[in-house]
Amino acid sequence: MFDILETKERVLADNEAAAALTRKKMEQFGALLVNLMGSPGAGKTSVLLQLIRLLNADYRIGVMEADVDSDVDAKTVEAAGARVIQLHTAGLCHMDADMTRRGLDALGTDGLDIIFLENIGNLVCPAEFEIGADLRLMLLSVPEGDDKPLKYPLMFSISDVLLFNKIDTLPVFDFDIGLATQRAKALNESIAVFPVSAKTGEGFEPVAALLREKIEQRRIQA
Ligand SMILES: Nc1nc2c(ncn2[C@@H]2O[C@H](COP(=O)(O)OP(=O)(O)OP(=O)(O)O)[C@@H](O)[C@H]2O)c(=O)[nH]1
Ligand SMILES: [Mg+2]
Repeated sequence: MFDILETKERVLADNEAAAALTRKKMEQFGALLVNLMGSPGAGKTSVLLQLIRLLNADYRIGVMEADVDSDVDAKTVEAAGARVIQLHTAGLCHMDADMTRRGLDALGTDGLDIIFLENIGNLVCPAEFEIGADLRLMLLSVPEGDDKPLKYPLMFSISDVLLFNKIDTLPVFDFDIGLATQRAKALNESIAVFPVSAKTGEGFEPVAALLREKIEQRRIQA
């Protein structure tokens, strides 16, 4: 007979331990960590630019740009006024808690109020790996279709906030916001849903207000 080692369970347990360290560190520093997830091209970088525009005057913002191998998004976000670090995953389809912890060390959390991790673009792997974030913010863009909660349920189950992005394109797609909301809420009753357009800026005020509230709460705790 031979032993069977459940390696995935071990990997996830190690990951959870690293995530717990990051949570503690964020509490100590009084900064908020947001895990931004979504498909390739859903608009993660564009959404970041809108949020930086609304929060930059009052808060110091850090961004960790995770990419398989490029620095296009990091350049764009740095130009918008955030402190940025580029993280290369060399082919990996997600960021894990240890990679995030090292990214935070390299970025330098001192003086920052809110730090976004733009995760690798897909709706599968990033959902499996907790990074120690205070808020999991996912995007579903209109051209992707309103059936995605049915196809990628874990991502919708673990997210705190769901942005339906690219609502300016609603006239040319058959995306049903009511149905998509219903499908997401069936998986996760407490998920907060906001329709937005990162192209026009529509819908971002309430999202920024939610982040302001969370940043202020974290400051009081620290
Ligand atoms: N019409 C429209 N286009 C958008 C919107 N948001 C983003 N885009 C466009 O969609 C494309 C992808 O946007 P990005 O912000 O680069 O998307 P991303 O999720 O960061 O992409 P990756 O980092 O490559 O995974 C760009 O051409 C954007 O201009 C939107 O609300 N409406
Ligand atoms: Mg991007």
